[in-house]
Amino acid sequence: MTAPIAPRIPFPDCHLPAGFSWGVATSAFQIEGAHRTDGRGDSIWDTFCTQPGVIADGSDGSVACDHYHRWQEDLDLIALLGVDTYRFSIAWPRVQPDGQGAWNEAGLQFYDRLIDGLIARGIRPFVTLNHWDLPAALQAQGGWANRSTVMHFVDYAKTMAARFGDRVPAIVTHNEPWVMAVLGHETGIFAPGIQDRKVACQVAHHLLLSHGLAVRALRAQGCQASLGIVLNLSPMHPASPLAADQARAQLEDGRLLRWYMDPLYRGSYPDDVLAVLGDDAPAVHAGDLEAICAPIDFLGVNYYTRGVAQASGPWDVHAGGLPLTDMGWEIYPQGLTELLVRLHHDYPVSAMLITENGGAFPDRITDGVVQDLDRTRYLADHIAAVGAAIAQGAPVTGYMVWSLLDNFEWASGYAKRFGIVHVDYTTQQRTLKASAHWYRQFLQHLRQRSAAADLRARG
Ligand code: GCO
Repeated sequence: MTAPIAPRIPFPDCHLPAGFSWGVATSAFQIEGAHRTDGRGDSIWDTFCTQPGVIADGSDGSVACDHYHRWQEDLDLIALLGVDTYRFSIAWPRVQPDGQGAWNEAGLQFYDRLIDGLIARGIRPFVTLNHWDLPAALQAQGGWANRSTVMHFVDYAKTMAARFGDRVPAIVTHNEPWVMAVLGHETGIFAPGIQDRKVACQVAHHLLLSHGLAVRALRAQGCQASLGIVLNLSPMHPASPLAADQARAQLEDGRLLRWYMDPLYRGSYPDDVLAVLGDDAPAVHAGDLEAICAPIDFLGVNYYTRGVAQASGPWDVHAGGLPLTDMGWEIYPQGLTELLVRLHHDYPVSAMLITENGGAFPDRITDGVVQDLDRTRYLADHIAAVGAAIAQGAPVTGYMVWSLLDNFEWASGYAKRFGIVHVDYTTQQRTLKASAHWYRQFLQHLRQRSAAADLRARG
């Protein structure tokens, strides 16, 4: 660990509900590496990375942060930060190499060690079952476009809950179904690299269906963990007041937010989106929508930026003037307040957590120090935006930074760094960035503030 760096970014002054949880997040494929170790099967991301040109720096996840071997050091880092929650994902092909049939005991034992190691350090494990790494063997049978994958996922979820459910307080079924459906099957820039809108719509439906059926099955087997799903959401603004831009913003809001929130919380797909999809709309069997809206305990919200839509073309145009992250995404913290307040007003969401928020910036490590003030400011402003949403009544119960470590940023490879901990990919050395020191000191400050308030209350 390097010498602490004085926090030059002021701590946000927000009033948070009792029990508000603070965390950091990662996902299996982005950090674990060890892709052929101890019986792990290939995932669709292993296969995708072998295609020329699809990953910006030609890299893959075979080593990543080597977390599979360095998990103890990484858990010590998490403990050092003083967070209470760690969100990670289970790699389905590590625990069930073919996505059906035999279980891989060595893979299961890795997650036993991880979960027990977190509990021993006083950190709550927050588990995602599907963070995009579908077993490649299931893709060979059509993947998420094939309805039989739904039942394979439900079996996987049941087995994970039976094995780990006594030790994990929260389980997420899927991370960002929009990304898997649209980026994986419509634009094809993510695994499995398919470009077909009709397939993408069917995939989205199967992801939602498998979520609902898994929730139902886990409750039926007495799982005590709280259950939820994680969506990537953004407010969608028109690029101009022109009617055509407004119409596009409305449609993209439908495809990004209402396509998921409406079935999850109202049991129906939005009519305006169905009308636009026409023949590309998914096949929905009787009972599917009832299953999808199975009651959940929390909604996970991943927020990075807003969307800006114009009549045609992409909806990530820049309206001008706002600073951008290294991903080229606008820094727009007030969008998080807008989004959380809107979700609270439009849907009966009992609890929301920010399951990911953070930024990629072009970090430089100099003499063992990364002065990432841009990232620190990003985090401070977004935490303040969460506080503002809570002040307007939004039931937000936690916040997690994306990400603990620099890691494999999907199609961007290792070129984009989101970590509050720097990773040297040659030596695998971890170095806390200024943002990590800031986060740690902010959490200490909150603890001191609440201890002082407790003392005062006791007179
Ligand atoms: C996400 C992803 C992360 C990304 C992050 C930055 O859920 O979108 O969970 O895996 O790395 O969003 O793009």
